[in-house]
Amino acid sequence: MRVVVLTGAGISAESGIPTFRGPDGLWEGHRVEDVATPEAFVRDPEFVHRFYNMRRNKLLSPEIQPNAAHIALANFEARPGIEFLLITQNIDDLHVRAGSKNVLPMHGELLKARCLDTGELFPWREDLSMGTPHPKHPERLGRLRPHIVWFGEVPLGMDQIEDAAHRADLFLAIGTSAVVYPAAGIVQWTKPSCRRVEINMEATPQSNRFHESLRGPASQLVPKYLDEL
Ligand code: BJW
Repeated sequence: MRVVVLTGAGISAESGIPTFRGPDGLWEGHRVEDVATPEAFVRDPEFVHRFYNMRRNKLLSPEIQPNAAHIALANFEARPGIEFLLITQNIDDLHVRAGSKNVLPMHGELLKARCLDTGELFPWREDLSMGTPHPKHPERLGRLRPHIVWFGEVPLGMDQIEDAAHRADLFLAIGTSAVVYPAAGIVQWTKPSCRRVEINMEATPQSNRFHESLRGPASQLVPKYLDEL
């Protein structure tokens, strides 16, 4: 069986990471759409660095851990006879920490920095600023940005995502509001015989494309659904 899973911020909410469009979704009064853009970074790079520094520090604090939904997906992937791809919109590393292997972080990774000049990636756990020296060329300052896909930039791995979606027998969307494209449209690339299941707290603009919509917290519904499969 070929299984493709798409996760969003809702799966990490119960691990203590706020969603984007929920009540805690604003950062210093700004919507993510105003901070997570290349234009915002050009206009005020220190402001954008502060946003990601705050989130990186939180992600690395001991209280942030994978929850039962992350763990259930990792255990499911290890079952025999399953071809599995976990596409995540999340920039946290909770799926990997839970033990998932075939993870595609389509909106980037908070624990990596990218060179603005060459695109080279570096594992990154510290704060970034316009004074941060380049790891290989310490005389160059402020040439690193967070390895994040901002609005207007093309998400990572789109060819692999499209191919996997076309071939999937089961497509599961978990904890995403389905308003950000192209992620929200992946369900439309699945074949007619593919079983499509949405697990979310609330209905989304894509809910009518799924055979089943299960409403409730991911930490309860994901283990239950996968156990019964
Ligand atoms: C729970 C739960 C629990 C809570 N259990 N559930 C007009 C129309 C259509 C498209 C566009 C348009 N204008 C511009 C666009 C394109 C744009 C876009 O889609 N904009 C829309 C906002 C309108 N997209 C882009 O720009 C993308 N690039 C692009 O399109 O390039 C062109 C191209 C593509 C492909 C091929 C060729 C060309 C890039 C998008 C980048 C998104 N980046 C962000 C921020 C960066 C990462 C970061 O800083 O963290 O990624 S935006 C933000 O939203 C983040 C998320 O990954 C993304 C999705 O959010 P998500 O995960 O769905 O979270 P929420 O908060 O929205 O929802 C959580 C859900 O969970 C809720 O429903 C809750 O109910 C639920 N929930 N607790 C279960 N316990």
